[in-house]
Amino acid sequence: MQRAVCPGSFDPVHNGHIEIIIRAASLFDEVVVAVSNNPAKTYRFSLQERMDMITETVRAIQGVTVIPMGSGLIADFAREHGAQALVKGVRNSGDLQYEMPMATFNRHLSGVETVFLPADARYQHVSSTLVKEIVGFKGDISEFIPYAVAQRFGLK
Ligand code: COD
Repeated sequence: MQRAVCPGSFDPVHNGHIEIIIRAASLFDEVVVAVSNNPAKTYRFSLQERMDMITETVRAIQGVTVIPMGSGLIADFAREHGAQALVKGVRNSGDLQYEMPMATFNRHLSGVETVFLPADARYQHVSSTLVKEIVGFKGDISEFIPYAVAQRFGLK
């Protein structure tokens, strides 16, 4: 049984994240989506809302569960959940530069490898920050967010 963890803030989840979760589910028997909640960070959506939006969106994907990660190390979470790998989406060289040291530390801390999946071309420019900004200025973001997220923004 090969299990992977897809960690993130998902504030909110968008179609770039979902596409990575779908591809992870095609590579691993089980995928745990780990939703972080760092007390030092300010989120637009509560932990419960962020989890609900992902759960509603991935419900039909076999082998995917959504679990709060809390505020601890992702390396500890991955080990406690018996994962062989962390799966991260990479949009550009900036993402890779940011992720590389974390991947090395996470392998050092827990022995868990990080698998990088290149972002799909449709979503390379998408981030939760830009989604929130565009919604704030009433721009059309419908192509890039799941239905459950559009609902929470009051767009559906
Ligand atoms: N297409 C594909 N992938 C994407 C896209 C997109 N358009 N947008 C984002 N992603 C990827 C990101 O690269 C990331 O891998 C993942 O999706 C989640 O993204 P976010 O923005 O929701 O999440 P982050 O970057 O805020 O989450 C960071 C973590 C919570 C994963 C990280 O901070 C962490 O591991 N924290 C735990 C504390 C810890 O262990 N720290 C020490 C690390 S060595």
